[in-house]
Amino acid sequence: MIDRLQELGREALEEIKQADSVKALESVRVKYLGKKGPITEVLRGMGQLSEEERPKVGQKANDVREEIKEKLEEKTEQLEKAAIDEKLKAESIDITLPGREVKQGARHPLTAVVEEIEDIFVGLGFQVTKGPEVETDQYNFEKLNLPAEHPARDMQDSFYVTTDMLLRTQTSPVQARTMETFEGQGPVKIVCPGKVYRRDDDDATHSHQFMQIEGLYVDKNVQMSDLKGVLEAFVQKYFGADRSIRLRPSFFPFTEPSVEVDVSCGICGGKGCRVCKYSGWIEVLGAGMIHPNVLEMSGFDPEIYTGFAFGMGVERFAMLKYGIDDIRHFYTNDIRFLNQFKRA
Ligand code: 2NL
Repeated sequence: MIDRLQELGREALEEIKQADSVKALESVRVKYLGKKGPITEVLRGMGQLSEEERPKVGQKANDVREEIKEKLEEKTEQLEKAAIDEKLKAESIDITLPGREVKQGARHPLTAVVEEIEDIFVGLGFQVTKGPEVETDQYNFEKLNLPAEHPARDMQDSFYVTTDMLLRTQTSPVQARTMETFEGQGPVKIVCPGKVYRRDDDDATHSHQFMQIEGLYVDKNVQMSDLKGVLEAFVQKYFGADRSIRLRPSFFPFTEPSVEVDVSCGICGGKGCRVCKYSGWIEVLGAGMIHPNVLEMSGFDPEIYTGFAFGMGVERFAMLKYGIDDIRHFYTNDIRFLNQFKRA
């Protein structure tokens, strides 16, 4: 029996050597190690052996089986590796083929300008905050010192969702909401960019939807001179260090006193030209000292705190910097227009 097992082992190893595929190896495995295989058969006949022979034959059968298994595994691995090598050789890639062109888009010019302006104010110590575009009458008007029936509401008619919900006409409600979260403790130093909506007839300089950036600084001892310093630094960073600003008295319900901010004309250097309508100045911002009513409604004691606020239209800033003559270009998605801002 020992000899028979020895013989079977030799035969199996020879067949493994000859096998040239994983499939062929599998049939060798079934043939020798399967339930109906010759080794199983030998083991079945062990009952007739003597006590002395039985362990020896058992041991031999196990050894032969183990050896066959080991060789099968070895050969399988070998064949699989060879198959992969073969495949890799066959699938070589032609790296000289031209690649597919990657069409890269670009930020929309308004996004680029918003981000540039945000960066400038962040550099001046401001934080950027955002809020909802659908607002309540309360936050859009009341908290900004614009009670119902106030004549200044006429200039900010909007799109109403219900009688007391509307598309915001300014980003000021975001500032009112943010101020409230400070619970009367300054400083608050924020800029709020975002879309705003007004009832308007669209033309080259008007759009019923536009981008605004407003900002404010509330603290003890904030003065008009702080407002002028911050806006001058901002304008010079955005338009160039050779520009200057001037303030003219104006009116907003949420600031007192209020000012219009002009920047010196970059085309004629202040001498007067068509761009500045021969005045040497271009109006770019509205601003002022925050009205005590507004501070109070947002939780700040106007006897302790003061603040300045300002607002600007982003389209106007983009149009002046890039020489764009019609606000509607920003919203009509003409690819010839947009492609010009790939590096902006
Ligand atoms: C403009 C003028 C302005 C403000 C916006 C403001 C906000 C709060 C309190 C006080 Cl919470 N003021 N914002 C102040 C002055 C002018 O915008 O021409 N915008 C396009």
